[in-house]
Amino acid sequence: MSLIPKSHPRAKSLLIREKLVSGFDRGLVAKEGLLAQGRGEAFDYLQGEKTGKSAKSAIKAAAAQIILADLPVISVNGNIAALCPKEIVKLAKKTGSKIEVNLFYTNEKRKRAIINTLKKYGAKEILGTDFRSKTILSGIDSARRFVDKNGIFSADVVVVPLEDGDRTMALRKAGKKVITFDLNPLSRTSQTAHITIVDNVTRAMDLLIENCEKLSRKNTNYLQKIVCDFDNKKNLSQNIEEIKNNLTKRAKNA
Ligand code: PTJ
Repeated sequence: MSLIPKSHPRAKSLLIREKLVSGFDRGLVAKEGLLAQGRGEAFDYLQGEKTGKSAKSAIKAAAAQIILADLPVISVNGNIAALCPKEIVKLAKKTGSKIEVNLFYTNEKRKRAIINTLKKYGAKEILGTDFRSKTILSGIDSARRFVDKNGIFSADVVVVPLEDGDRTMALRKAGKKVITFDLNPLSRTSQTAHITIVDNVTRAMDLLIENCEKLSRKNTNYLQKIVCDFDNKKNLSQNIEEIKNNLTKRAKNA
């Protein structure tokens, strides 16, 4: 049972933290994942703990890009499995995306726990465990280099929430379109991806699903125009302006 009073002014943010800690206790999250959450919280504070205009544009472009894909794959790590397993499974089902577990701090026991959680929410096929289809994505030194031949390795669009910069670069070099969620607009991942959703994954994932549902009724030309018109660098600059405005407002109210 949660100890956070609903009336607490930062209840939403503290509940996200609780979800992650519970994921850690259940063996889904790496110790380092707790630190990643702390970094995320600091940036979320700067974002005003809400989905800004720039994030909404990125979510729309991401939805269009996923619908246009031939083989979209969602990469799942420990933090994502703890924060939004249900939403990942829903997004995969709605868009025909594959799910692949890919860990930075690799650990078979944790992988198993993540897979069981995703299955609990209805995932049928989860890639990333079968050694027969395991291959290497070049340009990465960490365990993230091990990918599934039928998943990330063959994908044309890869969704990589809470990512490290090296893999984003390697995926780009392999010719894939990379979509990420990262609260830090200045991280290497944010700067390298094709589409960066600068928002808390717990808020943005539902919006992405909603956008996919709406846009799935549109034709290819319409979707291509959304993707072509989206400029990630410009959108990240807009996000930094939003941070400045949030901080100015807070300083005025202090
Ligand atoms: O489960 P594993 O072994 O694959 O490890 C996963 C972590 C998250 C530990 C690993 O990918 C990692 O170390 O990530 P980083 O390099 O700490 O990057 C995390 C980025 O995600 C940072 O820029 C954070 O600001 C951002 N972030 C943290 N929480 C959220 C977030 N972005 C969106 N939503 C969040 N809830």
